[in-house]
Amino acid sequence: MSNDKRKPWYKRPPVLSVIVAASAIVVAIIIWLCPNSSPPPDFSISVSPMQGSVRQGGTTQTTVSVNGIYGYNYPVTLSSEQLPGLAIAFIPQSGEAAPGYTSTIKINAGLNLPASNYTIKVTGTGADGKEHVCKYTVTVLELPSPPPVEPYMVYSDIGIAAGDVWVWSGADWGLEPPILADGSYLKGNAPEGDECYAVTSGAGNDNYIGWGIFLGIFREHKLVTPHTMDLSGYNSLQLRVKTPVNLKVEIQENNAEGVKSSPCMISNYGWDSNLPGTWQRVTIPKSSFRNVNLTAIFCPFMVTGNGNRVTFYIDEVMWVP
Ligand SMILES: [Ca+2]
Repeated sequence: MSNDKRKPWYKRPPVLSVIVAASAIVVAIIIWLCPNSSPPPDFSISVSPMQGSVRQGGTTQTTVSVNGIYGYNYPVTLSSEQLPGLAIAFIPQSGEAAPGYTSTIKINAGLNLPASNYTIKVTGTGADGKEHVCKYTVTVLELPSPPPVEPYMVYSDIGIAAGDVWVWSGADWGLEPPILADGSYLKGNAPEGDECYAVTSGAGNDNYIGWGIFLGIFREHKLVTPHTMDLSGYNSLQLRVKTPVNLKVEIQENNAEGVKSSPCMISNYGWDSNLPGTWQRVTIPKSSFRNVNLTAIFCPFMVTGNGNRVTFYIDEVMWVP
């Protein structure tokens, strides 16, 4: 006779296993149905939008939301670490987590704050000491340079822009040199002051003459150090012309090897070919000077005319705001 026969029925191994397994399942179901009858009260904090941008000296804002969960009902106070050059204010600074509140964050960027991305850490602190953090990234953008208010005089009786005048002609290709190239010409009936710039090309139908003003330090007309001018804030180039032929106006970026702008023919900008002996005003919008970086202009004006012993006059060349 085996020992099993002497144990009560519920102590026999097969029956015992079934009882243990069934109990485990019942306990698991109870735990699954009631995971935690009393989770700890807490709160959540979030920012929306999470990023934005502002110009130096400007103000932007975002919104923080605070919400109590599991019955959390303490006041929550908002704060942020101090970043030099960024003034941060919360409106309101605190509120009740139940049912929750939103706060506006106003961010003022200092005028001297370097353009960059800055991360603002916003901390919510409950009256019971609980803390949660969210982050806002603000991109600080450089202020555009202030628009110019005065014209930039390139050529007038007062003088020429700081640099040098270069002249080119068909003589560079063996044709007759210019008959005249005078930047202080007195007999042209100048519309501004007494002087104008007068040129006469040499002989030959293929001949031409042009001149331009180039910025920088020169020694005997040789460029030593190029300078550049930011013309992006100006509106247009204005000049006076008296000419029997159409003229090509260009500008050039960077330095003597810099790219030249697309050529602008004065017939497209106010010059009337039927009035070759009359001073006329030409206005070329800056947008017509394509292919060059207007913030770094080495030559703010150059002009070229083609023809056999052609004379033309230029006066009062300026970039106007
Ligand atoms: Ca003049």
